Amino acid sequence: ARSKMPCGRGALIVLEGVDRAGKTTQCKKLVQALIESGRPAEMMRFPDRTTKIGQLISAYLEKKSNLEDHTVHLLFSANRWELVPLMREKLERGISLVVDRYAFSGVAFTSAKPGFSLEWCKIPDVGLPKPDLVLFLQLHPAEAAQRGQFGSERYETSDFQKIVLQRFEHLMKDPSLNWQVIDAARSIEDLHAEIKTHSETAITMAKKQPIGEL
Ligand code: DGP
Ligand code: NA
Ligand code: NA
Repeated sequence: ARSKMPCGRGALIVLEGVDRAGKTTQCKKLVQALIESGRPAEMMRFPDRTTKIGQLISAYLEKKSNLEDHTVHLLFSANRWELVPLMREKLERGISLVVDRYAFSGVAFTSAKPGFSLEWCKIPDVGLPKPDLVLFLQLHPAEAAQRGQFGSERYETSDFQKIVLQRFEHLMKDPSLNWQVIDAARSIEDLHAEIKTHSETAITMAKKQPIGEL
């Protein structure tokens, strides 16, 4: 058998934020920097559009199909659950995971729709691996608008994104999670430096603790 965790488990690091805050760019830069400093790391993203469930989600986001709102919520959650065995395996092998969106996007986006409570939205994700660090890339809606036109996917309107931001702000109050709010209006390099510092701390701390559960 492969020798298990010679240097402790990897950390689960999640980047969240409204659309166009720069999450994907920062995830890639962080993984590269961690690897260069000798810390094994890999990127993941949710939704993972490559699986069968992910393809259903992708068609929905591209407005090629319509799905009932509760159903979509459960599909997004199922898409996270189907990757859990792989996530645990990597974390236990000492690889830190840098994840572009997670359960918090799930709750923020669905609860921004009329008739959905935060409480109901959280239930399907209960038990998922708990992030050691949640970096929230904070960007004012006006600032996001200056970064160019929204795309044509579902949810990509400034009115909807404003509600999503409010939902995220509520979720950030949860003291059982390590939320760090990052001002995303600054340069790519400034953001990266701050994100890297928080991540290195989280990686050091995670080595001494078991993987938690949401
Ligand atoms: P991205 O591939 O990062 O652009 O994300 C796809 C879109 O799906 C984006 O608008 C955010 C939204 N989204 C991400 N996760 C969830 C989720 O779990 N539930 C819902 N309803 N929307 C989500
Ligand atoms: Na998007
Ligand atoms: Na992105």
